[in-house]
Amino acid sequence: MDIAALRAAHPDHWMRAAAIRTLTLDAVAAANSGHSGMPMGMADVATVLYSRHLKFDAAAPDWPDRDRFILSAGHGSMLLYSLLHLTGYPEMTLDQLRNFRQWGAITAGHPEYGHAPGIETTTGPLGQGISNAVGFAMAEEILRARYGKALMDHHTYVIAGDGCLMEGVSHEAIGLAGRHQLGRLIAFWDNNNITIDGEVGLSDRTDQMTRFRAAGWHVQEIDGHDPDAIDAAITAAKASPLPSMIACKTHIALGHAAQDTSKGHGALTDQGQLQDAKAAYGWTTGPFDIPAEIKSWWEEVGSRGATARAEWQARLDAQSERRQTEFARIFARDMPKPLASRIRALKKQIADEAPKVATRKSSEMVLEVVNPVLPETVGGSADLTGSNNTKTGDLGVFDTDNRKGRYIYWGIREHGMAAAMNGMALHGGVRPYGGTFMAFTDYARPAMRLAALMGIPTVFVMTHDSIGLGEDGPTHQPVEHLAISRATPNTMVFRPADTVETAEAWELALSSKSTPSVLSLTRQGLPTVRTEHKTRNLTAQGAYVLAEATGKRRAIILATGSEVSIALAARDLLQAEGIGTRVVSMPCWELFAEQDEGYRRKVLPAGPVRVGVEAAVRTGWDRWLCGERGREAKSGFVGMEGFGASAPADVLYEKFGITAEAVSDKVKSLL
Ligand SMILES: Cc1ncc(C[n+]2csc(CCOP(=O)(O)OP(=O)(O)O)c2C)c(N)n1
Repeated sequence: MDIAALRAAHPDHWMRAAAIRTLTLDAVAAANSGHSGMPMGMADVATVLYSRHLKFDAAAPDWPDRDRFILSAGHGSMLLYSLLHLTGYPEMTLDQLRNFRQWGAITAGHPEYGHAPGIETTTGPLGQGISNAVGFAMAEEILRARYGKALMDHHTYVIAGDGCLMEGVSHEAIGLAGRHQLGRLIAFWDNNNITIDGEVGLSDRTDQMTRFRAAGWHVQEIDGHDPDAIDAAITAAKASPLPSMIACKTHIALGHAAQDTSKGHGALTDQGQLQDAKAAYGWTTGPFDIPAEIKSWWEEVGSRGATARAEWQARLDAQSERRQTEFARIFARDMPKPLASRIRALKKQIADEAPKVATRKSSEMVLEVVNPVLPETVGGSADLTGSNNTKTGDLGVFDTDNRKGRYIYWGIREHGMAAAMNGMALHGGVRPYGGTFMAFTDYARPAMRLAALMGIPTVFVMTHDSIGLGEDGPTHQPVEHLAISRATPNTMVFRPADTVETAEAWELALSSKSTPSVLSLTRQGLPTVRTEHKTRNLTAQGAYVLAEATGKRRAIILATGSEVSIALAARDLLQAEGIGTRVVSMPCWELFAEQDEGYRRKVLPAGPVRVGVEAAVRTGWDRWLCGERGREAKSGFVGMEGFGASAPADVLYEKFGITAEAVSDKVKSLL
């Protein structure tokens, strides 16, 4: 690559982009780790995007109508950190760049949502960012349809590398964007032909442009170092009604000795080579030293959006009071007042009527009540709408001719759905929930983990939550998925026992601002166990005494979900023999763990035998059985020890020994 020719062709542009390249080299050298090559290769695209197209105001990073920029190739985080510093985001100081990847710095190894304004999502696991971007773009479409262009009228830009496009989830994301003609979504492919192991051809020969075209995208190919070509391509992409992919032919680690090699992907810290690269750029200042005229040009870029933002604010201020309040509320993730009373009314009705229903159906009953008062909910399912019970009457279906639709047919794309839902939640103004089978949390898991890590309240509706689903057999019967979900920090896992607990779980999931929820719901019908109406949300305490022992308390049976009614039946057997037995329902372990010790002791006092019942593996149960004043010798578990089988549900419960008799026998063996 002839660096001198590039410099000569666009001297001003060159030096502005060189600021990104040199900051990257300096920060990676200071940390002695990181990824230099990607930011050096994509600096030209980023410079043109930020300076000529991106609608943003560095002084107001939360402006709801800003364009979103997502660095899907998150290992190239110095690209984003450099841009945020150069354009004048106050938090992104030079010191933060100097402390790249160090303890306490907001410049983590990969962009982390919440560390600094201007980072729209956590990327690093390749493929997530481009899939989040689909959700960002969908949220924008939905909100534009509802509030009009006056309030919502922006683009979502994403930079994806070869790695993002090789990851399977990108296929799901690309398909969704193409199907829904998300014309405001513009993806740049950093087409540098290099990954860690070597050239892309080692492991792939996909024609990416044909692939995107086949999925319904508008596709262009450009020299990713030519600012005019980049500008023209973005302009054309914006004009297209289709999502756009711009294949940017670039050179990884441009201008460095490691250019165009896999060595260029990683940390370029050799001081001699670093100085040679800077000399080739025509960069004469020292480490982290940006010449004043270059910095002020970038700062001007960062403040250019202030006028557009002020105009937007004036348009918002001119809206009706009601609309302004609602707009502010949905972006603040606040719940509207009527939610609590609607939930209470449903709970009362259910306690009176005591229906026998599957909790997936209970969930639908709750959503029928919730969705009309929460215009921000957007539901969906990965091709299991009738099984997940996620669609309610009033939602309408999101489509090219109905952007107001609040239900999304995600297709058989659990991972893409979860990642796009995260994108929606991050965009703001939308509360996404989506369903699949609990066993397929595995397929959605990388995005579920990121929801937890980012602290966003995505709701995962996971039905068919045990062997209780019956004949579909062990492939579909989760046994370890509750434990996996519970092992994930900052995740609320709800396994409600009946419709009342399901309503309470939904209320908590929707009230959360920074914790995702997994709703683990049954296929099979369950009796109502909460027949005495309580206005208070008992699930909020995570676990509570559902049935007290009669006489001296000698045993406590702890159960969740479908096994709570088994626990109650076991209690009947034990009480009939004069063994005082308490039943504790535990719909959300995480919330119970958060209660103070006094409450936990009240629910789980020392002394009585403890038996846990759950149609899943034991992992995690020991805290409640042996810990919390329990004793190993006086505790037992009735559940699954391996995978399930194909048979009717009641046969499976019998054969796997999850019955009232088995629980009662277990208690007696421990007395
Ligand atoms: C899901 C996932 N798998 C593996 C990695 C580790 N990883 C980081 S970058 C990278 C190679 C990516 O290649 P490319 O997208 O072409 O980036 P470039 O070499 O152009 O910087 C890999 C395997 C990751 N970050 N995420």
